Amino acid sequence: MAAPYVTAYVALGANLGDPIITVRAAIEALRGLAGARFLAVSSLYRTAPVGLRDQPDFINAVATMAVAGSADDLLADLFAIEAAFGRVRGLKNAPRTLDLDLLLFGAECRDSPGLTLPHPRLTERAFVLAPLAEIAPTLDINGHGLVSDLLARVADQRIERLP
Ligand code: PH2
Ligand code: MG
Ligand code: MG
Repeated sequence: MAAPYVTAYVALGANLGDPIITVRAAIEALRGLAGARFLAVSSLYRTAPVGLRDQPDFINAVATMAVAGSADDLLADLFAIEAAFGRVRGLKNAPRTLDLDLLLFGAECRDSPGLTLPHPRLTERAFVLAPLAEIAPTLDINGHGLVSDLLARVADQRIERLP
């Protein structure tokens, strides 16, 4: 029997080097992932840094894909792409060449050392909710409500959709 496909959502973020070029290239890397069918990607957004404020603006986007393997398989693929783009893991919330965060993996809920699903800060961040709302406005985040409603609550965060 063929493996069931699960719909996954991945957040992309970058704020070192040329982040627009990096995020576009990372989208192409996601498109090329074996065992996954790329479904859609949002526009790119220029966003104010959340957390550590004294760093360059980020470029953010969200992509969705249908995945045949497990959440851990996909996470390993995301780490490999980050590493290929020269990501060096440093301080939490520090500037980064490329950050790929697994936001949702179907309806899976878990809290393990390397992975929490849904992503624990997803519902507080306009830089994730705005691109997510563009590709999945009626998505219901397990236990939190509709993406479009959550987005309305973070309207104070500076974020600009790029043409
Ligand atoms: N990522 C963070 C911390 N802060 N701020 C913005 N605007 N965009 C990000 O991708 C981001 C952030 C940690 O991963
Ligand atoms: Mg992140
Ligand atoms: Mg990350």
